[in-house]
Amino acid sequence: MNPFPYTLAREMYAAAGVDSEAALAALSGIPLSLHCWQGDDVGGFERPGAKLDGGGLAVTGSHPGKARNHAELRSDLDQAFRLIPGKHRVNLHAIYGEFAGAKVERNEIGPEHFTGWIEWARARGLGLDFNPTLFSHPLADSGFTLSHRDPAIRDYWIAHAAACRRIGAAMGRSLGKPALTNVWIPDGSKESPVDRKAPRERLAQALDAVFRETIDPLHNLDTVESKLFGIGSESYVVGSHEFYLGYAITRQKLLCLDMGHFHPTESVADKISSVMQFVPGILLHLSRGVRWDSDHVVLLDDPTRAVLEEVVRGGFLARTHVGLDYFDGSINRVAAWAIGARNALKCLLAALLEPSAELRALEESDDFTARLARLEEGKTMPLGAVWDEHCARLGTPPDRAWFQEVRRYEKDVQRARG
Ligand code: RNT
Ligand code: ZN
Repeated sequence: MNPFPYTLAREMYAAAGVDSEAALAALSGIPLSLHCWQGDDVGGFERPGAKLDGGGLAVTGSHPGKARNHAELRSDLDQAFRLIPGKHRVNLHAIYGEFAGAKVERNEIGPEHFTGWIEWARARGLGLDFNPTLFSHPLADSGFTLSHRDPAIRDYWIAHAAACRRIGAAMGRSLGKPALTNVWIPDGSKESPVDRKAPRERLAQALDAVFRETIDPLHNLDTVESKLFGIGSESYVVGSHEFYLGYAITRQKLLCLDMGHFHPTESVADKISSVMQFVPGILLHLSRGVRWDSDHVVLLDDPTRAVLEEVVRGGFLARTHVGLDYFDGSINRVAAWAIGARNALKCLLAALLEPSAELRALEESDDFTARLARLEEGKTMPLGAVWDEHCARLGTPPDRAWFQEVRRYEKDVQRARG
């Protein structure tokens, strides 16, 4: 690649007091957790042809070539990682275990169902993260799981989530970096309940039971994820933001902030410096809400930029885990991963390329005029040239070149799936 654009960009950033080499070095050290479920529309492999069912989630679109089994999903992830610069992680759901055609109840899954994934990840130097699956199951059909009024149903899901923490720990122990095991439940109702309190009391108790077993944080870290509403849970969600904020603070769990799980006028970016005062860390589910849906491909847009700016500006990188969470079946699924991941990394790079010392000095001297002027000028600095250099150094195709790899893979591999 022609090094000239980067040489010029480096000089422009240097003139603005920014060390682009330091930014590139920092970016190389930040892993993204790529959500496996974009590859098959959240179907999972509990049985052949399994499909997302309920939980307030929906995937639309019928682009050809979705992964139908472990081999295809891993092949697609390998292809996506060829298009994403850096060393990253894969985020698995319980329904992606290898059950060898047997019916394994979710409360009986164990690390033995994930050894294939662990070996696959180890061979590639990838980390793994994990999630219990509390949807697409007859015992979740009522819309309630960990907060269900029937103790037998609660106990089933408690056993499932507790088993998932042990699986997360096995992943973390084998791969030498902790897995994050993230609990999200769909519980809620279409209409306003009379009793909003009892399900929340039951959820708090059920979570305490899930987390009762002590697990070394070097192997597994627990995170909890809130939501404002889902399809069929428009009026009440048991695990709301206030619920999990309180839970995470009192139990010192990590808090997952999914960008699609808040009111559209709320700023997720603004929450970070608040919650970081009180929780040990956060997991970001980078996503994009569009009207009723919360799961569109991540863009290089203002909300994503603002969230990652806050992480960088606040010095929170070491306590922040960056994951992606969206599902789009209307476009090539490998491209959906690559577009979202490349955008997330570009937003991080933009934040790392900020003239932070100068901006802070202006703010501290109350020079808000110059602060605004400098922030606006930053938007047209040559971010793309630095990004292309990052891709080139890490052996990944730069912008404009990566897409032909998607075309080739779709033609040679995905279209052949029938
Ligand atoms: C759902 C949550 C959750 C899921 C995954 C599949 O609203 O965002 O993170 O997307 O568990
Ligand atoms: Zn999420």
